[in-house]
Amino acid sequence: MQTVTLIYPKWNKIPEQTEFHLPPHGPVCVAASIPEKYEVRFIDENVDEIDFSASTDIVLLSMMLTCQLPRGKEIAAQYRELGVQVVAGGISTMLHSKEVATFVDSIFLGETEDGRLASVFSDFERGQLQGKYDFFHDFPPIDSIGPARRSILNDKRYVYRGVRMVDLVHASRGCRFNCFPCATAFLGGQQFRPRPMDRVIEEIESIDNNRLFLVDNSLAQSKEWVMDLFEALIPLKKKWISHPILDDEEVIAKAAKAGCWYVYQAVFDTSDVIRDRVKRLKDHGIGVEAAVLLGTDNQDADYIKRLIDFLLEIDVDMAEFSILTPFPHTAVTERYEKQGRILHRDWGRYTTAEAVYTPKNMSPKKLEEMYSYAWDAFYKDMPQSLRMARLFTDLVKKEMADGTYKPRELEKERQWSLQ
Ligand code: B12
Ligand code: SF4
Repeated sequence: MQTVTLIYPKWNKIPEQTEFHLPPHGPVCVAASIPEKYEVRFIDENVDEIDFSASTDIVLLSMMLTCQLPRGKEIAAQYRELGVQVVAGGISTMLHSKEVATFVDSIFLGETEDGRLASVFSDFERGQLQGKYDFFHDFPPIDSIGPARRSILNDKRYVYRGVRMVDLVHASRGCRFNCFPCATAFLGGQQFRPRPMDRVIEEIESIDNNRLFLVDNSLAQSKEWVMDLFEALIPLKKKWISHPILDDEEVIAKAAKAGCWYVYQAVFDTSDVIRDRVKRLKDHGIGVEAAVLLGTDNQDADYIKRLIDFLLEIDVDMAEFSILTPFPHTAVTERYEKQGRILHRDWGRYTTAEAVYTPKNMSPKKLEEMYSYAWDAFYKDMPQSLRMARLFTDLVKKEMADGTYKPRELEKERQWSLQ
């Protein structure tokens, strides 16, 4: 049997953030498209080391973030020196296609389903691997997207302080919006592509984990669709995290009934719109993790201070601060490029923990100071670990209330975390 080594390269984590690792989602979806006759060895380099001496017939590199590129390049060089061909794909391969093409044998642009990846393997088997497989915006039919192949994951690695991490799943692809710092419009052509509901529910039901992360770009794209999704989720009694949900009383109430545990909510200003949105979520027992972008053109140091006070005042459960980063193929990058504000393209430093451009109302150094200030000030009275523990306590209470809490499972997880 031939072996495929699928690798998710390591990147520099945000130092301020409590270190935890989520099971990568792109690779498990790719693995589902690899022909069954291959043995698949998966390495998430954030939690495991690559054994370059283990024999392999081909390497697939899956890169989601820009800051994974430098390590991806090193890995590719090492395998190619050993005479192994390397195919790269994933979001950052699409965002940096020209550059990635210079260091791998083949780049794959697009999604792998409906025979797209299988065609790469048949070329490989004939010794005729192409330099480029261009399926960009040639999306596979949405009903060809089956369940992800989570069996490739080493579950023991995705445990945080004795608690098993969430499993990731998506009910739709694409996003119809086009927010200025986001590359999703470029990647998905502003098309919202919901998967057939029965297949989504079937997949979610089959996941042996009561805690999930619905990684859909946004659950605010269609009221009718999210209402249907949440209705279908109710009987499964899963508990889940998600990106923002449509800010509508009926939708939020249904989300809570469907097991919504907490949401990432972008907080971009100190307006009543945000205050009311957070209150609505919390009133329904849904936790809020504020995703806060620092360094936009309307912000100066005082504004950032006010923003932190505001977050504490509206009592969000957690906050994740990021420095605005001009990733390729975003509206903000186009503007900053024209204005000559981009400082460098050292991709390993595009982690969102560094200012890689010149902000409008501060120096890059001042913005970095304010970024540290934001983390320190928000978590001063209650540290991240405690806030996280509080969110987990809420989760366990919800699970106990509907009988889905599994103390035995927890014991097993604790043992894993000690290994
Ligand atoms: C889910 C998600 C996350 C999850 C990650 C979960 C995980 N571990 O996988 C979370 C919420 C943790 C996350 C975090 C971040 N994210 Co994010 N995230 C996404 C999101 C919404 C979807 C990605 C996804 O899973 N899609 C579904 C899968 C199935 O699709 P896929 O990965 O594209 O895979 C398909 C193809 O690409 C292809 N493929 C993939 N790999 C390979 C490999 C080969 C060889 C082949 C042939 C094909 C192939 O096949 C797959 C199946 O068809 C994207 C936006 C988007 N629309 O893509 C942003 C996105 C990737 N995130 C982004 C960012 C910026 C971040 C953060 C830095 C934000 C922050 N400051 O906190 C953090 C970084 C993490 C950290 N803190 O260290 C940016 C990346 C920008 C960049 N150039 O780096 C994106 C593009 C959104 C944006 N703002 O533009 N993110
Ligand atoms: S930030 Fe979210 S809502 Fe906006 S375009 Fe990106 S994925 Fe869509």
